[in-house]
Amino acid sequence: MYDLFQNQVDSNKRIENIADGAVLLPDFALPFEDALINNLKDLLQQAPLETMQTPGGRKMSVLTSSCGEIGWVSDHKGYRYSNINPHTLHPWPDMPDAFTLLASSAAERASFHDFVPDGCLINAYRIGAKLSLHQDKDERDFNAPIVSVSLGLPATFIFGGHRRHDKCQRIRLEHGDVVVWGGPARLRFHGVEEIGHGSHPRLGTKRINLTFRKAL
Ligand code: MD3
Ligand code: FE
Repeated sequence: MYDLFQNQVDSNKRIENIADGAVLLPDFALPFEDALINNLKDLLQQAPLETMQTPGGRKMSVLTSSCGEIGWVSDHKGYRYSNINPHTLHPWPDMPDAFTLLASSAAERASFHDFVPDGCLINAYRIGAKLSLHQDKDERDFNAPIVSVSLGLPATFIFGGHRRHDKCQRIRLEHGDVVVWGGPARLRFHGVEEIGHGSHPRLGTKRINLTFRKAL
């Protein structure tokens, strides 16, 4: 059969179902672009990006901050969620309305109803930064999805299986793309390859990823 969508499938653009429970919404965040960027500037002044130490004592190449009721933190004691920013000793900044609205409407679009995130982790990647293969299991309720929003430089996202050594799929994520990860995809291993050289017209030489979570 003549496949009208083959090109789009090949380039990984416009695919909606990456896997059971994982839905790619290409460009979904573009209508929120200005609000996201303006809010980010403000948030990062209140809670600057910092490097976290892994429990093993290594420094992550990704810089992080958070907003909302709880933020993700890491130190020699382990990974966890906290309502206090360990760097400022203040609560995290409130989650901007545009963030909450984007996250709930993306979840809804992917058939996860009534998703209300209680925290948003902000990951910033400079060129060469990467995120090693891991599972997200510090949240209490694995029935809630995670909504991720990519901004700035493109990334190659690595999507594995339920076991560390399962075969991985690679997915290009670009500025404005949103992915909703839930159901059977929620505990799959994943990571991000080293960010390649480039410059984004709005965000310059970095990639920002927002992950909206229900952690409590
Ligand atoms: C698949 N962040 O913060 S977002 C993370 O691009 C994280 O910064 C990556 O992995 C980033 O933990 C990837 C996409 C993502 C987030 C959570 C997932 C994919 C996921 C949870 C389960 C399966
Ligand atoms: Fe993750």
